[in-house]
Amino acid sequence: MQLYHNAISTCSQKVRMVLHEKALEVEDKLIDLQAGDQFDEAYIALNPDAVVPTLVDNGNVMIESTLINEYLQDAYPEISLAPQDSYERHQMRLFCKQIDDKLATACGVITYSIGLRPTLLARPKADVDAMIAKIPNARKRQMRTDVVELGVAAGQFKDAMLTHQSLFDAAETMLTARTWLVGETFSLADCALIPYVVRIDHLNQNTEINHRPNLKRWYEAVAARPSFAEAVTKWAAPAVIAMLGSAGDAVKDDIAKAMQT
Ligand SMILES: N[C@@H](CCC(=O)N[C@@H](CS)C(=O)NCC(=O)O)C(=O)O
Repeated sequence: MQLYHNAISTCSQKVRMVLHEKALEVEDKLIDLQAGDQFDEAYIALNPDAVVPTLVDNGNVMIESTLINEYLQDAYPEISLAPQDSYERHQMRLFCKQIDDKLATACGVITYSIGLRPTLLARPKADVDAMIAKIPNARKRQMRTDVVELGVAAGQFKDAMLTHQSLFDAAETMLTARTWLVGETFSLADCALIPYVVRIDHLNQNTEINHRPNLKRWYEAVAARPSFAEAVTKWAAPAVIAMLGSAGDAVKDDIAKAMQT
């Protein structure tokens, strides 16, 4: 198997969690999103959306992180990451869908407006504009332009933070009387949410986690799993995490202001 992925991308972390939980080995094909590797012709041929991850297994090319994880569960069921019960499976898939439909885009807004903006502003504007112009989806292109220009003052920022809060609230409720999000065992739902909690942590917005005791306990439990060390920690270069954290600290007052408007 070959995995085209990026060190700190949330969707890549999600698939790496499942691969490591299932003790599956892959050949790493690293895509540097800030250098624009995702727009190379050869990569677009695999993933026309110009995003990571992409999995190739037995010559079959697969995109969309949630569907890749479903494939891994189907193709390699020996270590299962899905509940036995059909209703619980529905709940797991529903939560993964909500993460895809809502949180994934919101996380892009937050990550770029807080964490990656300072680095992008330090680069020649023409280079950054040229890279944004290659994004195939027009709405995403506009969003990227806005958050690079305006940061947390961009119109999309408050909604993106509210989306995180509402999904984190849902998780807090789901974790009321249980260790993992769905059913009795660690599942694809836990693998799907963890990268977004990690991102909020890396951006030093930890109050969003600490205010929710069940989520905090769950985060500590996931972080203690060997798969987390392999799928998340190993790829989180200290310099990059320090950069994200200091960018988060620098805009704390601006974030408070944006949330009050
Ligand atoms: N729905 C896709 C979304 C993938 C996605 O947006 N990936 C981000 C990283 S988490 C990406 O590659 N972004 C490219 C860019 O920012 O230009 C999936 O779940 O695989």
